[in-house]
Amino acid sequence: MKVAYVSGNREQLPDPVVPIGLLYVIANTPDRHDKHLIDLCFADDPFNTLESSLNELSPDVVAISMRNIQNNDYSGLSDNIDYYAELVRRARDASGAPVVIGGSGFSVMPEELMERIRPDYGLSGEGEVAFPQLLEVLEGSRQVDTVGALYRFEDDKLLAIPRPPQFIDLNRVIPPDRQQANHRYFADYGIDAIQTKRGCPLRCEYCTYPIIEGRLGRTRDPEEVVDEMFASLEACPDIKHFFIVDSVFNLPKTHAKNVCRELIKRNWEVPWTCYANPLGFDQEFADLAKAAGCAGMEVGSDSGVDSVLERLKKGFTTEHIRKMHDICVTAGIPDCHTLIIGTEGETLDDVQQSLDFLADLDPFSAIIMIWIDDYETMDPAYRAERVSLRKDIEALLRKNQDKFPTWCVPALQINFDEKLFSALRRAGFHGPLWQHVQK
Ligand code: B12
Ligand code: SF4
Repeated sequence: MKVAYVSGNREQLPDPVVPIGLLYVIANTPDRHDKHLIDLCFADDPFNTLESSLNELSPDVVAISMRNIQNNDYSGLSDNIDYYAELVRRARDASGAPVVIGGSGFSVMPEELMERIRPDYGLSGEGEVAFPQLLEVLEGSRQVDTVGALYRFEDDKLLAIPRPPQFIDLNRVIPPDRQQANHRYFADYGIDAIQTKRGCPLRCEYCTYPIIEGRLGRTRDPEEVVDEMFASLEACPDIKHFFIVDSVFNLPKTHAKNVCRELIKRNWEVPWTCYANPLGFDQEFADLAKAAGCAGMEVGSDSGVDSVLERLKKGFTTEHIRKMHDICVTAGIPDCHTLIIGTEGETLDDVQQSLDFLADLDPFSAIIMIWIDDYETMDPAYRAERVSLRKDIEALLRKNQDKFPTWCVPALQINFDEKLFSALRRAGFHGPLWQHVQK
């Protein structure tokens, strides 16, 4: 079949990100299919680009990747749902082909998004096995009810295959081919994404990651991870930084240490950043990471109030956060703590305590996100209630602003806006920009 794979993501903050998920799906679709990528990230008019590319291609299937539902914090809540609904409508009109949607954004709330976006099929979770199976269904060689986590309409009624997504063995997956990606991701922004494992065993109250990639940590062979990094660098010498996209890199710790050891053994020199968690974070890991080129750790600390951490089921306390910070300082690794303030049940007093905690911790950097629930995109009354709380939080942040001149507060555009970011990029800074704001 001729398949048009469409990366719909156009978010430019904090940087455009290479569509590694869709590249995985493409690499793992058997080569007997005729595969074409249409990336709308840098298109002046995404709808025109989509229509003209589909007119030229005449595909049998259009597969759209939806990465983000909303941008969490940047300037309030702007969601992408109408944009994706329009992409689906135009793709169907231009090609006459069935339209499939998948991706992390879609997986977070597939039923609601099926109703709003109206593709022919939706696939929640990993696409490497399920998408080729759906192609077999469309070819007539497989029964539709054998594909896990598939959503579709029959007589306008939404049908969902109840089986959970099949989480796959990562060592049997073909790595993504970056050569197919728009070279601007590397030439203009210099960042590549690498995945060393999927799944997070922790149970933070609000977290959607396990829906996308499961709870069971599935690790890749460290040697293959590092092979992929070298291959990517060889194919795209403009890459200046890698972001390890694992939800939490340092868990399980043995795996993370082994990836670092492999990088050290092979004299890896390009800096990288990862997400890390205070649980299980030890000096040995930090020292290995530093020796392997780690340029920074992003820590989902979330709150500086123990009762809030407990309610969020983070599994760690402010003491763990302090210990992790000390370890990073000893290892010489810049740490950036993200606070997610304004979660359900949190008071303005809690928010103030969190800011005071962070000021006292004095990490290398911090990002303050005000909590936005994905379901606000579905329920205007809920959204209105939350918007009002966010306004109070913003006022409190403004009042405290002098205490944190180098922290990033996206909602208030503090150290987080396109102009600052493009100035830093022009000056030759690569990697997550919190690492450079002080400069
Ligand atoms: C790493 C990461 C980042 C890094 C990215 C670094 C980089 N250079 O790539 C940074 C910090 C920059 C970042 C930023 C943002 N992120 Co982010 N990020 C992630 C994270 C942890 C992993 C993403 C990833 O690369 N996964 C690895 C790939 C292989 O998996 P995948 O993309 O999901 O693809 C698989 C499936 O989804 C599916 N699939 C994908 N496409 C398709 C298409 C079809 C047709 C099919 C069938 C299947 C399919 O198959 C793929 C292979 O299995 C996810 C959470 C998570 N655990 O998924 C959040 C996540 C994707 N981010 C999210 C968001 C919102 C953002 C931001 C908008 C805001 C923010 N503050 O986080 C920005 C936007 C950036 C941008 N330009 O788009 C949300 C998106 C959903 C939502 N709620 O809107 C997620 C899910 C986290 C969450 N909050 O729930 N992010
Ligand atoms: S540690 Fe991160 S990925 Fe794991 S459950 Fe908590 S928020 Fe989600």
